Amino acid sequence: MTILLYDLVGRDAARPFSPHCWKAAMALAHKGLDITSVPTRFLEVPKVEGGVAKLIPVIRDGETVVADSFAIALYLEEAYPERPTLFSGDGGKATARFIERWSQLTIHPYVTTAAILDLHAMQDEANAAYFRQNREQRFGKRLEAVYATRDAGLAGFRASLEPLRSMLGYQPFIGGPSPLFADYIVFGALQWARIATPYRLLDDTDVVAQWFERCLDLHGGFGRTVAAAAISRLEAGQSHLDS
Ligand SMILES: N[C@@H](CCC(=O)N[C@@H](CS)C(=O)NCC(=O)O)C(=O)O
Repeated sequence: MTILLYDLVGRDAARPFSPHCWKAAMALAHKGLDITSVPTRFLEVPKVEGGVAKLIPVIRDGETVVADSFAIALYLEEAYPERPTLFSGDGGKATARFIERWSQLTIHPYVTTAAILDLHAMQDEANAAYFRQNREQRFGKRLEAVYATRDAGLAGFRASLEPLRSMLGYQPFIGGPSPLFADYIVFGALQWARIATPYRLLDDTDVVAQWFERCLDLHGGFGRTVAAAAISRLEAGQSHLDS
């Protein structure tokens, strides 16, 4: 039986971009489960499964509905214990929570800065207007002002990845010899950037970039089923910057 994944998209339904939805998608792929993606735009999120959650991802597995990427991974581990593990035990669950907080507090803010105008440009008119209003209220400034620090922040962002970079000298994945949900947490953040913006967050020679490429190869190259952003609508001058 297929599992429904409510997946955040913009104008192009074939380009899911949300970091948290990618975490859930990779967890489903890791378990070898069949996924039916339900393309969902920002304005549709409150209506998902009768308004079960304010945010996506949400999955439906038969009669069970689960919201939140971490909760989804925990659910899949519990519901499908005979399939490849996402956590490798309770210690793995607790450690993955640290990785989630680190990724959210260290990687997400810079990806937001780097990609915010591209993310805005990926939306149709109504969703672009929602995104601008919602994010400008959240950040207390114009999207353009968030984006303005992108070049200045790049070196600091790359330096902030040093714990991950250093760890990769010991093992190929955060999970050790093979990936666990902890890998998909960080992968989701960088996949969000890869799909949203052509801006180069990482140098190709960086071992973090090489780990990310390994993650893109996993599960039959699942992460590559969505191409990297080429020239952004932003750079092509087609954005809705003033909406
Ligand atoms: N802690 C949640 C965060 C989910 C989340 O932030 N989802 C965003 C998309 S990346 C969302 O649904 N946003 C809707 C909105 O901003 O209106 C998880 O891990 O699933």
